[in-house]
Amino acid sequence: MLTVYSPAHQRHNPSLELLDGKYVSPVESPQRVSEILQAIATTQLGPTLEAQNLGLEAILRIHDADYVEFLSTAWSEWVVSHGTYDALPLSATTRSFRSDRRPRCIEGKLSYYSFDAGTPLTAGTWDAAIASAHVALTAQAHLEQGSVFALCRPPGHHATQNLYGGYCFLNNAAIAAQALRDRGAERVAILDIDYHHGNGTQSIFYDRSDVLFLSIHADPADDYPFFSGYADEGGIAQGDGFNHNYPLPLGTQWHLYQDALHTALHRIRQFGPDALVISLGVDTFEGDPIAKFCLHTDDYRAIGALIASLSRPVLFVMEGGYAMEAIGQNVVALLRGYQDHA
Ligand code: OKP
Ligand code: ZN
Repeated sequence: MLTVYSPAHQRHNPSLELLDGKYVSPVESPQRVSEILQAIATTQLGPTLEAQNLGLEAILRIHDADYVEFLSTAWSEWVVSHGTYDALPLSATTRSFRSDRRPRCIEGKLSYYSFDAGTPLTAGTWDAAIASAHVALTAQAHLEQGSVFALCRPPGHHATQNLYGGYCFLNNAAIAAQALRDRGAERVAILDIDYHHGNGTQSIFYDRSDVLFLSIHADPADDYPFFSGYADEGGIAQGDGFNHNYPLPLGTQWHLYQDALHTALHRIRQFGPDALVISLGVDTFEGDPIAKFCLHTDDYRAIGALIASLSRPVLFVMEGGYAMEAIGQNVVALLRGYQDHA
């Protein structure tokens, strides 16, 4: 299988990450990509290709222009008043607060355009985020020659049309799905198998029937992103019936996980998409440092094989996965499982 990546991901390299009250060395690190690339090379999964710069047009199909403008200028504004330590928002508009007025100052703008304090913005964040979106778009452009792996970093599935958070800035999977639609696919399904609910992707397509969104993740009552991902979120207006969440309990193992996966795959079959986007997180792994499911490396092989049973072109888009010793083998296991059964 072809892998698309960009070395520009390394430019997003925060010095610290705020994780449950502690300043820790970032969990979402450049090493994630180097581990995966190394596993792809040693297992000879297939060729790798550097992403092309495909411009802003496809990104603006998903994200608001003022949000993109903010992301591309935030660092230079921040540096003026703070210098070169990482930018981190501390407030957010919630409940009775106003969200209709955009603050003038950079501290306020960071808060206005984000939904958590766990996502540092650094000197190279914009370059990395835009390159990550171009990884997804370059991969999309190769989908006619067969299924492709977009090795995106930073990840994207928490980013909404105008909010960053959860390590995500631009929603790579949503951008690629929209590009598929714009290039002639009538129906696209996005299956999100990251441990965390893909709140950004859900919200982007919530009122649409042309892009089916399904997500298997930790129950939001127990884990991040807390305010999205319940089973009763079914879509609105035209999109009613085209959003499916499968929240699972902490400690979920393969036997329970596979039930949800079978149900989701059945839905996708009924929908009959022209192409499938997989938001691929391997933070469902038993050894993941920030997540609480218990999948094993062999289970990823099985997931790949089950996805292959849909017999559709698949664009795999990298999302989370933080167990450095196993991220490479888990991603390759899934992609091999897919390839061996496609
Ligand atoms: C991004 B992706 C741990 C809190 C972690 C942020 C998680 C972002 C995950 N108690 N908060 O979906 O892998
Ligand atoms: Zn995740």
